[in-house]
Amino acid sequence: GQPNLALPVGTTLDRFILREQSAFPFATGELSQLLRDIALASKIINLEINRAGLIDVTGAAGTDNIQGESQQKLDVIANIRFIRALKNGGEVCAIISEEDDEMILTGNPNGKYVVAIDPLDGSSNIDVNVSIGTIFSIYRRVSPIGSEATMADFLQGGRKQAAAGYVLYGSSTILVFTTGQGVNGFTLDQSLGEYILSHTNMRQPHTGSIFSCNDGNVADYPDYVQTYLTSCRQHRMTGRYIGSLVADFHRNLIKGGIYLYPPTRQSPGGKLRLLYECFPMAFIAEQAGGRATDGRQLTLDVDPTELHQRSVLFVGSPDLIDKLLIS
Ligand code: AHM
Ligand code: MG
Repeated sequence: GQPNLALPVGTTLDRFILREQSAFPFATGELSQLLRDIALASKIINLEINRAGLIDVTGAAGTDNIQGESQQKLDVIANIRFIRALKNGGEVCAIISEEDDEMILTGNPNGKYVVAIDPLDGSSNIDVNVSIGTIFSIYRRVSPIGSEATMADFLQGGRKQAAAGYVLYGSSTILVFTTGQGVNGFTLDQSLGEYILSHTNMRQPHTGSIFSCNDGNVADYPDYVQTYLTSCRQHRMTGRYIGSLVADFHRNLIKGGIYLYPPTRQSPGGKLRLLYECFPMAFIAEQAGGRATDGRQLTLDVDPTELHQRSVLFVGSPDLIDKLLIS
């Protein structure tokens, strides 16, 4: 839906969140506080990222995450920062993170929310000064308040997300999120340390000329994806692939385009994680008038069964997704 309260560019994130909350007279303000906690953690991570080259915190930390990929130190730092902010905030009873095998209980059994997070996505870009991002997804818990959170709290399905968003640490830092009332973007004013509304009611262009995928894997892609990519080239579309989902998604959201992570030989079920990569991006895409699918069904309709489940993802301009699906 359209946001019912148009606030002007230049509004601070705090003011925006307050206004959005006032549209729900029975809201307790906990979701608002949770969004502020995430914004604060992202500012701290933004600082760490900007300092990374100087204080030698980049590079492999020597530990592997659950998927067996080598973690970069900044991933670990970002993970710690986010978990700390969410624990201190008190609204969240449990967290799942790309960097942790098990569900993390925050010690706040009275928290009404759970959060699924990829604290620093696009880790292969850290060492080379290329854009990276944070992705988050928020649910209202289904387990009783006061008890221990359960897996069921995280496995409700993408349509049950209360909010979702990402932070792109790019040439500027931007927080983009939705609570189901449209999508808005807030650029970090580094001198004030404030997120400022810069992109109001973001709309995914219906079509576009950019396609984004890892071209090195094309031989592994299913026939219909290969056929589609051939037609993209025949139509002289533009190939752009950063290798950071957040950055590729954000560009395509603004300019119009399609992002593809098809099944490959190495990752037959897709590489990206359903709960903290695909679901939040799909929620934002749909809220902006875009589309997300795994090739069989809309991503938000995929039934989650595991915390670290992977999924194929095609997301972006609806016209381009439709063309892919009829290829
Ligand atoms: P990560 O969570 O380990 O960083 O992996 C996710 C990233 C996405 O940001 C990006 O779109 C994709 O992996 C790139 O994968 P590849 O290098 O296989 O093209
Ligand atoms: Mg990731």
